[in-house]
Amino acid sequence: MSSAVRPAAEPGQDPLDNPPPAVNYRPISTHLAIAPPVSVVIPAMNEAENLPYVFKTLPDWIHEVVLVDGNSTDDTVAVARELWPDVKVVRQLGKGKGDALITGFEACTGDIIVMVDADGSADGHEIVSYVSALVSGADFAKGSRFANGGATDDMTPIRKLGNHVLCSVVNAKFGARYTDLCYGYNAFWRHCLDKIELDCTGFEVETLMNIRVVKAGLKVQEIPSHEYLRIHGVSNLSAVRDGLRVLKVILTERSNRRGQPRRARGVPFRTRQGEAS
Ligand SMILES: Nc1nc2c(ncn2[C@@H]2O[C@H](COP(=O)(O)OP(=O)(O)OP(=O)(O)O)[C@@H](O)[C@H]2O)c(=O)[nH]1
Ligand SMILES: [Mg+2]
Repeated sequence: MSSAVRPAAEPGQDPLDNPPPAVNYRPISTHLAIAPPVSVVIPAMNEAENLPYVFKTLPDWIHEVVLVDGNSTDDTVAVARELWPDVKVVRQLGKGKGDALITGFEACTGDIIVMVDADGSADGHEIVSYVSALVSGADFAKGSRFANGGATDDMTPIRKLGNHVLCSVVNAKFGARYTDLCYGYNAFWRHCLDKIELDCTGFEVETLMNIRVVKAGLKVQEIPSHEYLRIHGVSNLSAVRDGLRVLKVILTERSNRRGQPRRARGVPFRTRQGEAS
């Protein structure tokens, strides 16, 4: 039997001489503490009445809130500052939800970015599920109202049908296994932005992200999410106009060969339940 004697550490090489820097873990649930800072981006256009409901559900452990104001004519900015004194307010220069999100992402300093709508339809208590998936290995945590445990109170039958058809087209064309396509509640590691290079302005932004993460070979995990009714005001989305914009994105991305479809590369897609295809 041979035995190896571990050589004595040279001065300066002993780990006890140079301990790694202390990492600041914050508890985010009874079972999990995390180190990466989490930024929440909220696109908001005339949502002053809804913001109290949104901010009320945001966990206190998040690193920063970035509110992207779409030139609101109500008190959106003042209300946000009152509710969350450290809020970072960014005014978008262009128009549309996509433009707002891209502007917001650039302003974030966290390692993890969460997108949350300002209409009261998203429950901030769910952020912990998204962040848990990311720290457990996912690159992109994609909210789904149609995964087991998800729900929507806010979609009209025509929007449900359109979303289902468009989602099926994306699955067929890009080898994804999505249960939802046009949903604004998602979270991801900041590094994803370098791989998906967003370039759109409107409500098609979520579809573009969902397609490009698959094309980039990123690890996507669906998170069941409950979409509640918008509390005040009306949606800015038009089912036909924005549905056509989404379709255009799907067709353009299909002919754009910058990335290969996921199935062609044999990369599994995982759902929250861990199912792989
Ligand atoms: N800054 C900014 N925010 C916007 C713009 N358009 C929509 N939003 C915000 O984006 C969020 C979603 O918009 P909604 O009008 O509720 O549309 P929706 O029917 O929920 O559509 P989805 O985003 O697909 O869920 C809300 O917080 C809006 O205030 C815009 O042009 N600029
Ligand atoms: Mg909404």
